[in-house]
Amino acid sequence: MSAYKIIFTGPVGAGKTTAIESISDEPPIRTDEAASDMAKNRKTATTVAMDYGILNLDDGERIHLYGTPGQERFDFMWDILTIGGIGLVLLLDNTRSDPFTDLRFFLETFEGFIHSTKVVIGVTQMDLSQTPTIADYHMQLTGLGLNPPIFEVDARVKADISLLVQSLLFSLDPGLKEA
Ligand SMILES: Nc1nc2c(ncn2[C@@H]2O[C@H](COP(=O)(O)OP(=O)(O)OP(=O)(O)O)[C@@H](O)[C@H]2O)c(=O)[nH]1
Ligand SMILES: [Mg+2]
Repeated sequence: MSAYKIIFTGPVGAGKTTAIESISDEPPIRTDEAASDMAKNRKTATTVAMDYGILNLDDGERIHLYGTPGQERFDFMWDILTIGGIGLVLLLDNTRSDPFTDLRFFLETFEGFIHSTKVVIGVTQMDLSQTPTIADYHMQLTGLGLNPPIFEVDARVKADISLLVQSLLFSLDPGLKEA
């Protein structure tokens, strides 16, 4: 593998744009626009096309980081952004009304991509809402016949997002060097 591309997806407000900003080694490109209906997500802007950042690994490899819009009205971007990708980071927001529905929705929507690559899951905003727990998510995933890595993360914390990306790279290729 020489050109890595990974995709961040998940519902509105899960922290995709924030996560790419936290981890990118170069100023990320964002396509956030003001959105009047975003107040419930504690933010005033939403991604309308994509986020883009770059992560440099120790061995000189570069990982291209792409973030999808969360809103379904921009879902035409989802397929476009996964082309050539090697793995998916699914971020979920634990404060949303039904994070398990979000979980199933995104796993189903990206099923084809996940089937040919790998997925890791990060649950954000667990500082604001402690339930469901990571153990609860494990049970849901087991019920779906899946066992991807899943972590509590804060999208604002670089070390948390690094852990997610490392875990994705490791599950793709256990021989990969650390970032
Ligand atoms: N308290 C708390 N806030 C978080 C955490 N993770 C992310 N945030 C905040 O949640 C918001 C996430 O916003 P975005 O990064 O724009 O979310 P997004 O997934 O890109 O959303 P869309 O582009 O609208 O789909 C930001 O205000 C972050 O600072 C967390 O773990 N705890
Ligand atoms: Mg965004």
